[in-house]
Amino acid sequence: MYRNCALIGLACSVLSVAGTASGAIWTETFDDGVGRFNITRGQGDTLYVYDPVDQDLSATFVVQPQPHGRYASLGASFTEQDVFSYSVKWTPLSGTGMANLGFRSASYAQWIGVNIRSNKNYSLGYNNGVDSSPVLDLIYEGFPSWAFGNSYRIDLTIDGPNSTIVFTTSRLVGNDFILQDTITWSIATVAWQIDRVGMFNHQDPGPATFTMDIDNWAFVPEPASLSLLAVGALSLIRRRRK
Ligand SMILES: [Ca+2]
Repeated sequence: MYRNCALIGLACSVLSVAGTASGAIWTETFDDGVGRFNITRGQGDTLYVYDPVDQDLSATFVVQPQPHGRYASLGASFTEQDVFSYSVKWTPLSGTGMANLGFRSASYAQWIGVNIRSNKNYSLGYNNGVDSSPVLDLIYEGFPSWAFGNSYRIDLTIDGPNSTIVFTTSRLVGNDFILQDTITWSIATVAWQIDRVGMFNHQDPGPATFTMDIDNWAFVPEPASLSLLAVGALSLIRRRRK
């Protein structure tokens, strides 16, 4: 078993996760070079700075001349058949632009993202297709306002089989995150596929910058997704044993 694990790496790491009730495929451990967030889009190489003391990431999102994105591979593809979530702590510091946190496909054609900007609180978008012609695009701008310098936790759960997205925000008060709001969207049953998690600056409302600290970013598949992954991993092991 473990000899095979050495051969197939990721598949066995997924299997070990499947042995727990629910666990993260990965939780960020930012390091020099921004760790797993090493897939860039645009000219973003110098816009993300790791702080070795706080072990978090200072991210300055700049729109011009094109969106700056930093992405991390999930190591597997997830679709409308899966249930998964992420959580992240973020502290907006300055700016007038819009940070976008969310999932992407390798081609960036499909995404599920949370837009965060200083003048319109939060919005959430689900886009199946190119940005200019979304099959479905959900926007919600009624969350409690946030303030620069405060820290928040965002939890986003995508439940494909139930066609829902649950978005929760909490604000750090002392040592505890206090629930601010939660909302559930019903999404249409359409086909989509994502394999990366990322952060970038949305183009709307135009050229602008937005700076924030990012920490404790976790990606967590739920058991249904893990079972599918485990079946695939087991079949891979069996093939290798033949
Ligand atoms: Ca950290």
